[in-house]
Amino acid sequence: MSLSRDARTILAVDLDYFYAQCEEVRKPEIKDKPVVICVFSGRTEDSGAVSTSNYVARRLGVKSGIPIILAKRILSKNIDAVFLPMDRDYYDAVSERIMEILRSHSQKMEQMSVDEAYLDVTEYTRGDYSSAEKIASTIKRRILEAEHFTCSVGIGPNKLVAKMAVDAKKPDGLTMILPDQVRSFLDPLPVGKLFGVGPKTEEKLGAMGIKIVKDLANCDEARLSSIFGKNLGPQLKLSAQGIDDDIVQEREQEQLSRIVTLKQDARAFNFEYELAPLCRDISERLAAKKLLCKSVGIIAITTDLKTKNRARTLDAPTSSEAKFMEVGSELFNSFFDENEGIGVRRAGIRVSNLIKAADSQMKNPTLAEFFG
Ligand code: DGT
Ligand code: CA
Repeated sequence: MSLSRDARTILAVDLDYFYAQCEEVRKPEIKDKPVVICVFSGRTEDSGAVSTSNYVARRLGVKSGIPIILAKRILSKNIDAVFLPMDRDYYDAVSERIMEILRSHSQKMEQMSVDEAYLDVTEYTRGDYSSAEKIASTIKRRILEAEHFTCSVGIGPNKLVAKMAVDAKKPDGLTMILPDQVRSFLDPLPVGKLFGVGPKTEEKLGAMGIKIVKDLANCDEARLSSIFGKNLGPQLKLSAQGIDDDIVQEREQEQLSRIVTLKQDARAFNFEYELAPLCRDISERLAAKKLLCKSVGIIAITTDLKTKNRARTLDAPTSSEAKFMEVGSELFNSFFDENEGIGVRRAGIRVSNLIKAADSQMKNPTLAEFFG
């Protein structure tokens, strides 16, 4: 049976208050307190911005992007508030494990960011939305059991509607929009809530008297094109009608990295001891994804918190731990030689220029495969 495009079933999965929930999972005692994840700029003690916060802090007014100083002021009466620095490596590791769980539910997956992905489950549901709901519930349960993590899921006939659905109820939401509910779901929403409409477009639409999605869906296309151009104009109208043909497509991963905080700031360090686990981990992750890399690099975060990178292109693509150790050690040695007097606080390995490994390079064929 072939299915037309509008008979697709797409899931949008969004991990709730991602960085802050990662912290709650490893420190369960902070769960009911306001939790604020900070990007400290390092200039003065509290300079920098809030990356994200848990819902306890959000209800009190602490949102992504506000200055840390302002967040501290808002929470000055909440003596239990917890302010934590961002720990991207830990969040990346959590993200990767959860993305693997998602991947086991559909061959067609597109990871959008560290905490968002689309899954096309059409081949399992064949247009039956009750089975899509079951898949979504199973995904939510498995992520909760395996990682103690909540997420929100939106279900719809395309990526646009699934994305709008997931945003409709967070945290721990599950929102399903059937194909014949798309228009009634979108119509009353303020136009600024429509995926792809930023503040500037919203303002221009407002000036045209277009306030809600229904106004936009019914607006004359030529009028939209005259203001927004012949690409964006018609695109806006299609979005407002809930039409989106964009397919769910796995993006090629471009790089992979691991970083470690050294026991003490170093001018040189024991590569075997400090770098080997990173190289092993990267090698295993490449193998799991059937990838090879063409470049290996190092990341050095210096004592004064500057990030320095070096990279080298390899003669042949590899996923070899030994190769990563060899090139990583050489790059760090030359980094230390060229940067006299500079200490390193955190050290990392990054591989890039990733390519798909031919299966033959990843495993030895069995006799049956060989002769088959
Ligand atoms: P949600 O999905 O509304 O429950 O909350 P989040 O925190 O997951 O928000 P989302 O999905 O927009 O962003 C995912 C992560 O990206 C978030 O946990 C932290 C990071 N992030 C979001 N906005 C900012 C920002 O303005 N600055 C920085 N540094 N990081 C951000
Ligand atoms: Ca999120």
